[in-house]
Amino acid sequence: MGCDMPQKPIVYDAPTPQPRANDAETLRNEILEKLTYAVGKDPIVARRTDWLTATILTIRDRIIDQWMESTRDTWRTSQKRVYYLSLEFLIGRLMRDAVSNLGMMEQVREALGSFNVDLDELIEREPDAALGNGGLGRLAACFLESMSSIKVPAYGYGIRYVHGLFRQEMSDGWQVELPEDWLAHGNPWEFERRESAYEIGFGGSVEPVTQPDGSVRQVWHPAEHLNAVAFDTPVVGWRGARVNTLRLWSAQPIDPLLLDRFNSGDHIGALEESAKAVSITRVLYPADSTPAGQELRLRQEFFFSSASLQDIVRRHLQQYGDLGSLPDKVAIQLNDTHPAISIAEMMRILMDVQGLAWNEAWKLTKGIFSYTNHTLLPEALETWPVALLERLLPRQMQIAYAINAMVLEEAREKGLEDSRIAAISLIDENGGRRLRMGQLAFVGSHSINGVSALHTELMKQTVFADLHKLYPDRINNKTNGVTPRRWLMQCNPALTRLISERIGPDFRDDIEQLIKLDAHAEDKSLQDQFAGVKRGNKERLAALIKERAGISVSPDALFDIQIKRIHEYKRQLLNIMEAVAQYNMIRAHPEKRWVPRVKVFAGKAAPSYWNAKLIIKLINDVAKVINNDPAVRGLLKVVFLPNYNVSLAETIIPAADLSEQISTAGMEASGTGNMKFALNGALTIGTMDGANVEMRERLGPENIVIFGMTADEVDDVRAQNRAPREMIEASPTLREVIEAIGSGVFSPDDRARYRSLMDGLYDHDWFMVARDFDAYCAAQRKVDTLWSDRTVWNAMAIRNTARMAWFSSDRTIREYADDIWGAPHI
Ligand code: T68
Repeated sequence: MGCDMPQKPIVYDAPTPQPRANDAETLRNEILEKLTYAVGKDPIVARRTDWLTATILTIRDRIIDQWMESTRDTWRTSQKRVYYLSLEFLIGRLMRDAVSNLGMMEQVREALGSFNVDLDELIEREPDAALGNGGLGRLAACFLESMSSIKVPAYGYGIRYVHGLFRQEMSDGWQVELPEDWLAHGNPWEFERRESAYEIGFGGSVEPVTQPDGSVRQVWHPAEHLNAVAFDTPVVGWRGARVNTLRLWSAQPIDPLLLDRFNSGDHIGALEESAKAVSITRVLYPADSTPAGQELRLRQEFFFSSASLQDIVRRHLQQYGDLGSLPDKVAIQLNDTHPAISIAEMMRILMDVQGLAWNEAWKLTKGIFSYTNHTLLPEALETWPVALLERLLPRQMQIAYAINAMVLEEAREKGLEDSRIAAISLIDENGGRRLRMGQLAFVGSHSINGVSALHTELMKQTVFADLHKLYPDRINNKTNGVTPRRWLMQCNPALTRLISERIGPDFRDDIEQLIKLDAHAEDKSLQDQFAGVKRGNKERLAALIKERAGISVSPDALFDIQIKRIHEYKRQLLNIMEAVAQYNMIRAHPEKRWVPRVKVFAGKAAPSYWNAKLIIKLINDVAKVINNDPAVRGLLKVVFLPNYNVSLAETIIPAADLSEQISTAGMEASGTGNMKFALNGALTIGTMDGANVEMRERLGPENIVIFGMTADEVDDVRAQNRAPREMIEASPTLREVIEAIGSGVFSPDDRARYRSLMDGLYDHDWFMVARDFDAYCAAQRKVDTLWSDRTVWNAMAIRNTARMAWFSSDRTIREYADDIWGAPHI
């Protein structure tokens, strides 16, 4: 059906409303007006959520002028647009981000204050938009903010899940999942665009149809149809530089009610089609490292890919009228393989709908697409059964076959031997035929990037070794980054003020200037102030820990923090085992001067990931024993904070002394939490993995604590396939820890609970927990020593903040824009 195009040609100098003033008085009046006329509430009875809505609507008005201006500018100047396709956008709260980027914080505070409403309380009331699982989704959100801040004309495309990532509660130390409901009070940020709706099909058959000119086109007749309806959220950049659009698709039935069936008395059946359609965008899949594998997930992937591509082609044709210029005006970035079916769908649109020939369509497709890989874990690489694809997406599967044939032919021509050819095939023939989405994304893109230097090298050596040989220019690295607006200025205002006092405020516009702080690292007065800021943040976190976990902790202790998804390769197990070792030591040697520590954990486990859930339970079991043992005298506390999300991270990170980045080397593609902590002046204890490697280079090896096996060593050990028993026997500390946990010291109610978890360490120790244990303990004792001389520690902490500017997502996006997209930016 397509969308409702504007009736008249675009008028670039169209009328605009008067710009709004930003003083507190004006804001006050407008908030009151919104509360009254948009929310329909009398201030006397208005609740906090009503004030929140009224405030957001007031702020949104200020964003809209700039939004329209940004859009017009892109039309006027014919600039290239970037489309970031991602099944996840882990945005968190938007209000503080928007108010802060617009520089209106104090005025809004004053305006609300005049009604006796506290801005901070409203900020806390905004629900997190948790439309993502972890790093991949949060990266997409940081990228959106950076693209607006450095003026890249860009759209984010994704799904408007009704339920984001589940809420995590604890029941007797076990994770329990509850549905998340971020839209319960409506979403004042978004605009529903009923006119931007596209038809999406599934199933059916493909029929060759002879055209009037004698040519033959394939026509797909889907058996099922539904609509994709756009919801737009404006994304405002730093100082309102530019406002881009996050366009999220919602699935809606074409016929909301099958009247025939209703009239014949089948009241439930009348709603069947409607229920089936809306189920596609109802809930986010909660697995962060294994493909969901279900048909509904494939439907989600195709649904949002097809809607986005139809929208992109429609916009391009509307502006330029021809398809040949697509690669000059359009860049589409695939965030992992989740939107990889786009390659086949774009080919279908170009050939079957627009009538291009194969070669032309293929050239355009490769010119437009690029793909980011976020993991090398073999179990995480997406594949779909060919049989399922043939049933659900018959035309796209035909195209995938044709692409495959073409690529294999090319490989043969280039002299690749037969054994290697199987490795690059899009079809995996082992155990049921499956389409490998990574290979599809690779061959259909002109750029394939990893997310840290190490990860990119490993991509070349492992998953994409053969395709890399065939296309040696395609793989490139784009080390991840984080937005310093949210992850320094907004979450740590006290530190931002301190930096500003010392080096001036310009670093807020040019983050590279943070390096000026480096020269002051040895300055005693700055060190004291820096520690004072940290102390304030720790007091706030201590209060939160008391409130949410019921545990009292001292802000004088070293706050040692690991927050991220719970996964065996991230090795929360290694961390909690070290806590047990420390516990044993404190009891064995009460006379020694122990460094008081608080170990904080937070993170969600995929609901079907048993070992991850067991590790959460173990952390809680260990916490119960250690926190209540009088022999420990409060020298060690263990805390698991439930329901980790973006907002919680914003409170925890500024309060960290020590950041745990301890994944098995070679397994964490990059990490981005590591960057947020260091930027806020925490020291890192970490392995030579992901972006830790580059952090070490930029911070200097003396300002980070690195331990453990390298990726090559992990590889060698795995190849040898030797059980670690001997090594465990040789380490009395480790043996004692395994013995205690395995025998039920921390689980007296079920002594066998952790037996198999501990046995796994003896049997294979795939994640090198046992093998890295002694090195990790030694590194922790080094941390104790550093902490004992606070002058040394504080200088290191300051240097961490000073040297982290390179890890800004502005830098990352500039690299994408220059090397991959050919898109404008400042
Ligand atoms: C993460 N990946 C990487 N995946 O683990 C992390 N996967 O090292 C990296 O810093 C980050 O991406 C950004 O590049 C993920 O977060 C997922 O969340 C995911 C979700 C669904 C399916 C597979």
